[in-house]
Amino acid sequence: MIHSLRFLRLFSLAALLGAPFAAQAGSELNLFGWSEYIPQTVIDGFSRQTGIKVNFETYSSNEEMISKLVAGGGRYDLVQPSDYAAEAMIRQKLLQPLDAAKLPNLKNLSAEFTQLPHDPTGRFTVPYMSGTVGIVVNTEKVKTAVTSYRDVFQPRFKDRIVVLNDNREIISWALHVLGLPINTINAPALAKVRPVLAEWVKLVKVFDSDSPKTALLNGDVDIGLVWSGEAAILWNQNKKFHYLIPTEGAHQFNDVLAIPTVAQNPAAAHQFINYILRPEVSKLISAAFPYTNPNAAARRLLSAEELANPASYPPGGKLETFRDIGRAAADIDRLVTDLKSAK
Ligand code: N2P
Repeated sequence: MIHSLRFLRLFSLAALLGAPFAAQAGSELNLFGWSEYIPQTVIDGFSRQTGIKVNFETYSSNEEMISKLVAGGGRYDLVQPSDYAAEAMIRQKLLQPLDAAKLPNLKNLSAEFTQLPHDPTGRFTVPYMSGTVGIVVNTEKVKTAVTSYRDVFQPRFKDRIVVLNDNREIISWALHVLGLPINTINAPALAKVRPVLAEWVKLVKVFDSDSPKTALLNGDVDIGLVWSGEAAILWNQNKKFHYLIPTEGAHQFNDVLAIPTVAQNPAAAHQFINYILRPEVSKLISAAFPYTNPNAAARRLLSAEELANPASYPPGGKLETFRDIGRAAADIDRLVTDLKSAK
């Protein structure tokens, strides 16, 4: 009797502290996420709270994630696709419907990010972070105004340029310059894109989707086209790094969390998603990787300085989003790979 009372007291103390409880011990979560996007401290916090061990693997493009997921047969419990990739995965039945009852913190999200075309009712995906891809300029090195993709890809910047190593992104820049839609990928559009990109690829020094900020920080390059969160980190480090949305146009990416159909531990995956949606956790993610935070409750916790970062929260209206382009994704990959190897 005395024994069980003491146990009860211990249990309630543990619950109070949010300490792990035995029921979850031994449980594991295989998380597959973008590189430079989920802070290790957040993953560790989740493990401390739940007792669930997280095996974390990273990727640097949606296409890499999908091919490893398909090849891995049940290796991943939770993935982090971008909007258009999630849309393709839903179509291919690679994702399972979420159990909203297990995600009470969904209430923290801003409606602006929960009713997007890739998953209009939020049945399969939960917003993680959003952002843009734009121009970063080291204004100590580049003294002329740079406002467009055309301004970036000039022969005078040869070998001074870093760009994302992301074929869908790269193609979209040429489409914007040509005034073509970014979601209509067909043979005539790609035929127009090819000569433009062939010239651009020759000028690029570094292709890097993981940490494009590094080449700019090192001074290896002076200008680039990078994820907005990378640009926001540069701005935080040194105000000489300016970020802007190219005048020809850009898109907003909306990255989400989603549970593969073949996941072995969907219960842990739901717990992780719900943990990420806590305002104080989401705030930590913004501090480490300052993308556009879709969590309204978390945004209220951000500092004025964080909210004023022009890369995290760029001025201007709503941008379009990438959509699932089906089989044309393979044509894009072929074209960009081709041009890079001809470089
Ligand atoms: C983080 C990648 C940003 C997201 N390294 C691309 N959609």
